[in-house]
Amino acid sequence: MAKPFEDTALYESWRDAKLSNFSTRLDNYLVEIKDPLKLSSTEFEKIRKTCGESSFCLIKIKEQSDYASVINKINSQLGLIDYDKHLYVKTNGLASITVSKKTDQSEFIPYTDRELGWHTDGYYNEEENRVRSFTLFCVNPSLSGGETSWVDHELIYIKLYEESRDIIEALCHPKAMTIPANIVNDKTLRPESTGPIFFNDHTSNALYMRYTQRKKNIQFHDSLEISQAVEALDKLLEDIDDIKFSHRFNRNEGLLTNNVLHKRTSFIDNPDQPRLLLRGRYFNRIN
Ligand SMILES: O=C(O)CCC(=O)C(=O)O
Ligand SMILES: [Fe+2]
Repeated sequence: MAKPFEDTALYESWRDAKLSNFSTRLDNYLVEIKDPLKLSSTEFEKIRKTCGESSFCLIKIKEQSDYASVINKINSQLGLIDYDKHLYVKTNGLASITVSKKTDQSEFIPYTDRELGWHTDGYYNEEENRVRSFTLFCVNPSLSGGETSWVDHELIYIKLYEESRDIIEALCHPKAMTIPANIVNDKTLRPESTGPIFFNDHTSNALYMRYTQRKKNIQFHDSLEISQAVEALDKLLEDIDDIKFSHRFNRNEGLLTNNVLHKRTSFIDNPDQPRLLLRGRYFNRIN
């Protein structure tokens, strides 16, 4: 996989544009959608521009009766059609992120009420199934907790690049991070995945990050440079109040992203109306 920005001048102009587009005010990234079944050209352009420049935008819609179908419709208008057919995804491409009582599903943290650390979606996927965007939409919030934080992974790259080129070099190593295969009863549900943490995704010609802060079952390439670089990345992620956003989604709010780095806090459910987010993971970007 190709390294990002072989050309320093190209990197510098990309960096300067990114930094000049950045705003700490979440409102600047918000698009209120009047009719989700037919995005206006202003809404459509603002979503595309904001996601193109900043890797995410926030949406707000009005009360609906069938959320899955409406979200699916918004996403398909943005070209988000080819979705990742992983476990637990339903026919229209959306997964219900809610606490699951099924034992196999509840082994996966998204389907519990537990904290979920920094990650990009599909970090274990093969190239054919690379997740380039994901959408999260809140149908029911939790009673308390369940706050989502996210940060444009491109800004993380910039921070690390400005700190040390050696860190970037190590994180771009072709074998930097391996996720072992998921094998159940001798059946391979997902093959082993080895690759860099940052690379240039040639299909979209955009910087891509595959990462999870969860160290269980993750192997980093056995070199001092890589372990130090991963340490530097984790340390940086503890101290990014200047570039990260945190928000506890209300009903009818959602996030559209070019697979930014994100996490969520643990939560307590209202037993009568458990937290429910609809999540889509797609193979193309929003831009
Ligand atoms: O529950 C959330 O807020 C986020 C879930 C998530 O990141 C995931 O399922 O990949
Ligand atoms: Fe996620």
